[in-house]
Amino acid sequence: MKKALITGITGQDGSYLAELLLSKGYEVHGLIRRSSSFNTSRIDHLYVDPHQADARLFLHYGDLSDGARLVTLVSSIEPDEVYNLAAQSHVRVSFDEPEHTGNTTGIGAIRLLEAVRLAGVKCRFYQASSSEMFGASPPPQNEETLFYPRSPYGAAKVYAYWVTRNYREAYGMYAVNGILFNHESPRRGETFVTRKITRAAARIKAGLEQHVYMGNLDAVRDWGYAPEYVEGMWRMLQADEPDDYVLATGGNHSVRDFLVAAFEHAGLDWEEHVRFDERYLRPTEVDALIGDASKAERILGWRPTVMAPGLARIMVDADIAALECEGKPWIDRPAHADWAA
Ligand code: NDP
Ligand code: GDR
Repeated sequence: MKKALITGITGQDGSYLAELLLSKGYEVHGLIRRSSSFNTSRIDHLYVDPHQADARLFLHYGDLSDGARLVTLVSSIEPDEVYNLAAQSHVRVSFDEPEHTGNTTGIGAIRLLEAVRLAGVKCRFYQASSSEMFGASPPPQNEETLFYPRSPYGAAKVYAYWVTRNYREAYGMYAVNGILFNHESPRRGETFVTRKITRAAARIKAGLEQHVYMGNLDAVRDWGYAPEYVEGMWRMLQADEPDDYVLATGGNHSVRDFLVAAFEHAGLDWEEHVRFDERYLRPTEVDALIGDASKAERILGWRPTVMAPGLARIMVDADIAALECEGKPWIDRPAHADWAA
């Protein structure tokens, strides 16, 4: 049985990746942060009491800022595959917490790479790199595009990208960068723009709120569907040779386009409900990210099927259903209403 270690398992991507790997028969180990309240809601449906013989998901306390802990964990788990998904992942927040973002999102990656090296474990390593590294470089962006980050987050991801390549070249490690464009789902964090929009549409439709406050509606993003992207991560680690790949849909939609699609699907006129608040602007914005994933299609056979308008509908439906089910036990919820959607 293959063993995988996932950092960031409690996040959007970590939860879908854990599902995928469990479905493929892996034993999955996840790094979770100690928190004063439960922070595992995205993976609760996967959890089996570790005392049971069929348990294949194991959670371990740890933090990307704690290198010694990473060494002991990698040594004791001896994973075949390591997926480094943990990060302070919010671009706007990285301007408020630049040092913390650098420490987690950037240096965290080298701590984990170094842990793998020191533990002497022969495993394959995936680094969650980001289209934010391209920043001000004009679209379409692919693996050859110049990095020009526009935030402390983007700069930290560039550092993590290069140390991943460096460990591949210096130590012959099977280490790859997945350069992923925005990908979303009903499990997306509530403060990222797509989920903020679909959640607001559901709440306004239900009469719980009247308005939602937004920042720059002109930014263009290439939004895909997270479950399809974690499949791409896994494929990168199954290739014969380690290499770096862009995953994207090639779609070209503004935040305004996403708003229109989501509110229309909820039967609402967005202009009646959306207000501007400058607090959601960034000191430097990334105007347009549109990815070219032809290398991943050619070499990995990876091809996304869900595009932004369809994604908006999936997310609005899930947020409406989740509101209707609020307070009901997990088991009574329809599949499209909960994290398992
Ligand atoms: P989320 O923000 O949903 O999840 C981030 C995860 O990292 C959470 O599990 C979080 O734990 C964990 N984490 C944060 N800080 C630390 C730390 N110091 N030590 C250990 N764990 C920590 O991100 P996504 O799932 O959306 O993204 C996964 C990765 O992919 C991230 O690295 C992100 O930057 C990158 N990425 C994401 C894209 C996207 O569109 N989603 C696109 C390109 C790259 P907790 O739950 O306790 O907060
Ligand atoms: P992004 O995602 O910065 O692309 O990073 P986000 O959804 O936060 O912003 C996308 C665009 O929407 C604009 N915007 C707003 N954004 C937020 N969050 N809230 C608002 O109210 C709002 N109004 C307008 C933003 O200015 C921006 O242009 C995501 C994260 O998942 C990163 O971790 C990942 O690396 C990149 O995608 C690829």
